[in-house]
Amino acid sequence: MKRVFSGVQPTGNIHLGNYLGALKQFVELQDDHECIYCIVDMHAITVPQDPKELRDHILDVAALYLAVGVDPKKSIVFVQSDVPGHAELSWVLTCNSYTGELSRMTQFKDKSKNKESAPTGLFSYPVLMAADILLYDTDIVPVGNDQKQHIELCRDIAIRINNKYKKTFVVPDGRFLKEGARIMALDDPTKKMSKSAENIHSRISLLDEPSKIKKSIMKATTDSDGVVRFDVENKPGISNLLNIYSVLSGMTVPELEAKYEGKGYGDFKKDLVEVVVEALAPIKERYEQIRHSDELIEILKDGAVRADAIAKQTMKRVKENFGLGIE
Ligand code: AQP
Repeated sequence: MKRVFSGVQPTGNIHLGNYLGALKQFVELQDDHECIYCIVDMHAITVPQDPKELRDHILDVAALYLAVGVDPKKSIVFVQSDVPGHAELSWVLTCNSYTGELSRMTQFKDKSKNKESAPTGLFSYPVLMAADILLYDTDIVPVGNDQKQHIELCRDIAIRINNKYKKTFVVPDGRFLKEGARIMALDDPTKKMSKSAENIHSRISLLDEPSKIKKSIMKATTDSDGVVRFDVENKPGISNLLNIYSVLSGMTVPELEAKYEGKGYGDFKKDLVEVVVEALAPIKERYEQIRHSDELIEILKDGAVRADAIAKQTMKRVKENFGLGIE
C-alpha cells in the first residue's frame, strides 16, 4: 500500500479551503492507503501563538479531523511535537538546503511582507515540512495547491540527498484536487481563504453558526454585472462561490450556471447559504461529541506511539547514511 502523509496547522479553526483542498482528500485516501495525518503545531509557532489557545486549537483540529471522517482505526492521527524525529530530521535537511531556494518561497514572502525582520523559523518552515513528509517514507501528499512550491522543494531536497549519500528518502508526489484545490477569500477573491486573515467574513470555518455563514456569504465580494457565470479572470468572486457550491452540492458548474440563468446573485447566494449550512451540520455535530472526550486524547497518544515507531526507523537510516552518532 502506498503511504500518505499530510498535516494542518492548529492556527485557528479549519475553514472551507482547508476542508475542500486537503481534508476531503484525507478521508478519500484512507481506505486503500496507509495514511498518517498530523497536527503540525511546530509549524504554528513560526508566528507568535498564545500557549493556551495553541493547546486548544490542537485539540480542535484533531477533533475536526475525526468529525470530517478521518478514521483512527484506518489512519494514524497525532501531534507533530509529540514525535521528536520531525525536529531531528529538519536539522539534517536544513544543512542540505540553501538560503537562495528558501527565499524564493512565496508563502515566506507573503508572511514576512511589511515586517522589519522575520523569525528564522518562518524562513525555514518549508524544510520542516519536508522533514514531516520524508520522515515517513511518504509516497503521496494530499494538499491544497498553495503548497505546490513547498512539495517541489521537498522533492528537490530528497533527490539531492539521495544523489549525494546512499539512497535515503522516498521522493514523494503532491496530490492536488481539480476542484477545491484553491478556495479564495470571500472578501477578496484574489487571495486564498486563510485561517489567520483578520476579517472573519473572509472565510467560513467548519464550526461557524448558520447566521455567521449567511452573513459571510451574503457579504461576499462579487461584481456588478449580476450574471452567474464562471470566469476566474474577470469574475473571480462569483467563480469562487460557484466552485464552493459545486464541490459541496455535487452539481457541475455548467449545471449551476444553467440553474441561475436570468436570476441575480441574491438568489444564488441564498441557496449557497443553505448548501453550506447543510454540508457543515453533521461535521459540527460529530465535532461536539468528540472534542472534549477522553477518547480524543487516547487517539492522539496512540497515534504518536505508532508514528514515532516509523520515524525512529527512518532516523536510524538517516544517521547511518550521514555517519551521525555511534549507534
Ligand atoms: N484557501 C485554500 N484552498 C484550498 N486549500 C487550502 N489549504 C489552505 N488554504 C486553502 C490547504 O489546507 C491544508 C492545511 O493548511 P495549513 O493549515 O497547514 O496552512 P495554510 O496553507 O497556511 O492554511 P491557512 O488556512 O492559510 O492557515 P494560516 O492562515 O495559519 O496560514 C494545506 O494542505 C493547504 O494547502
